[in-house]
Amino acid sequence: MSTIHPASALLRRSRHPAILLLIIATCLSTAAAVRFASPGFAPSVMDDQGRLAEEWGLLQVTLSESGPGAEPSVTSILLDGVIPAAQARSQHGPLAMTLTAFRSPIWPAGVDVLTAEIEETGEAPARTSLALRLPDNVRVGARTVALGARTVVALPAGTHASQATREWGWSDDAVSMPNWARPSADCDPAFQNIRAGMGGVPILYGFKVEPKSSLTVVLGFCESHWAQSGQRPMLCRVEGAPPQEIDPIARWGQHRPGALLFNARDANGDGKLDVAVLPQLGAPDQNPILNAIWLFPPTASLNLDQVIAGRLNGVAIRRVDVGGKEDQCLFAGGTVEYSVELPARGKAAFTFLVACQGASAPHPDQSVWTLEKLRAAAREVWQGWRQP
Ligand SMILES: [Ca+2]
Ligand SMILES: [Ca+2]
Repeated sequence: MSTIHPASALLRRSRHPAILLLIIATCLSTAAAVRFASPGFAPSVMDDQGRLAEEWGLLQVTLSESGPGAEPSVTSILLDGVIPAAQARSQHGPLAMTLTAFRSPIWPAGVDVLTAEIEETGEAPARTSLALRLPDNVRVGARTVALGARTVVALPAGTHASQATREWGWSDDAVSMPNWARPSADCDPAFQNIRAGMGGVPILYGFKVEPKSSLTVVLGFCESHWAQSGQRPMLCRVEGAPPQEIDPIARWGQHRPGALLFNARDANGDGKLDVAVLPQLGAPDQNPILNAIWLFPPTASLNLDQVIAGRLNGVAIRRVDVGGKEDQCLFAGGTVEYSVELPARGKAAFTFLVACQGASAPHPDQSVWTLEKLRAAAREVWQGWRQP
């Protein structure tokens, strides 16, 4: 029982007919958008397009054969006669797709369970592709989809998912902080915006390069919080170059823009150059910062004062205003695809566990939940809530 949220027991004791009617009315609304929840928890919404509108973003399931007439019809239903759920039905040629979403009350704040069922209705074998469309800034792993440090979707077991990458971008759990730094010297405006690895997470960037190629990397720093040295010492790792330690206050002083040069190389030959800034072990301030990155053709010498001033931007292969408006995630949007083959009258089903408000999705490797158990937990809570 420890995995069922404690509010359900509380609600059982404080049940009131008016509140019960209100909740049932809310959950069974006949509006185009359908809300669903567990008793006492903030609801999630399936909109009139059949998309889950979570507080972290929109999640949509589509079929590659989506054509005219694929507009879903969205209704509220009761699963097992008691669990409020949202259902979207659509027809894609001979394929019928049914999306069903309900909240399962697992500890601590529940999870939204979205099942996509596809059925062949045309008496002939069919092949299609199921696409899960997510916000652009998500990171798709083998079993999960993450947004920063939060797992927002647990993917179905036994499936293969993939995601494209951009030419360059961050791939970390750090945060962008525009106008954090106040450089006191004439410098490239890229120094004003930073990314910070709150809680000690590393700042990570990747750049597509010719496999095994060499280039010169310059990292720009400007510390505008600390005035004394020793507070935020950091370790910079640029692929193919010796790591460098930096304490920006000790080296340059508060608000003073500074730069480090690295003779970098795609050492592992994977066609990607990795850049990382981490806190030094035992640093009083564990949050690393980074203000700017430049990539130049390989060169023996580079006037760093000129780089800092922005006067060599024209000859740079790339200039990144870290934390600025043009900064971007390395991963290119969140479409995850699954190929589906069905015999005549055959069915296939995919279950996604989706983070609801205030919660993460459980990691598939660290949880014992199955669709049946999640539905049984929801059934138990709603039966207890509705029947004295
Ligand atoms: Ca590499
Ligand atoms: Ca910047």
